[in-house]
Amino acid sequence: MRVTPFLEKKPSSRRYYQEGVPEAIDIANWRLTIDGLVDQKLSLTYREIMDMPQVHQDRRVVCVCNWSIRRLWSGVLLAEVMNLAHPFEGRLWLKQRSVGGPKGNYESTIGLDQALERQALLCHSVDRKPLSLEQGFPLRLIDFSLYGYKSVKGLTKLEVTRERELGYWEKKAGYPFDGTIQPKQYWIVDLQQHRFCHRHGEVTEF
Ligand SMILES: Nc1nc2c(c(=O)[nH]1)N[C@H]1C(S)=C(S)[C@@H](COP(=O)(O)O)O[C@H]1N2
Ligand SMILES: [Mo]
Repeated sequence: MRVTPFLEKKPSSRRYYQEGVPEAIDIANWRLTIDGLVDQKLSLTYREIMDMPQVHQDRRVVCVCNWSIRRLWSGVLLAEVMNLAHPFEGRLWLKQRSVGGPKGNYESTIGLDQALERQALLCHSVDRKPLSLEQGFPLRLIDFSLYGYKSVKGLTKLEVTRERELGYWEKKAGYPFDGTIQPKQYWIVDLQQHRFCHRHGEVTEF
């Protein structure tokens, strides 16, 4: 079984659940809804997602607060789901919404075409175990070129839109809507070292 090095040093996922961690999610009643500007609206069960083609990808997540961790993420490519939903033509955005916790809701909107090009992943597992509630059970969408605040934990809805709507941290702290990972120095949790990331977007060099 793979274990991420120095996982115990990772900042708490609880801290990164602004609306509060849901007490429980009843997976039998949970759905991933895909609606908005699509030919085919979808309402997928957890089972249906688990029955789609699965991928396992060792990729790095970066938080705007200057830390990063590389882990083994498992799930379904966003492209699989979008191929079923058939989004309309033209420039589209994807608004992600969380199940909601005691303090409300968390939302974030990302570019649909970019996310598809970058092999964004609807993740249900990390290091081959289902996500914990704190980490985003049952599902989270990750575009690995974007900062963590653009990846909604406890995902339940994807809305295809033409609105470039500001998300939780963009409204609250003025973080950029775009959210592309910027070249600078980060604390690399799994290496226990500072490293300079030289490019914009996904960090692939270590
Ligand atoms: N629903 C929800 N998703 C969220 C957040 C949040 O507050 N609520 N925080 C984001 C931020 S800022 C980061 S860095 C990552 C952290 O994910 P982790 O639990 O894997 O560390 O979750 C993101 N997704
Ligand atoms: Mo973050």
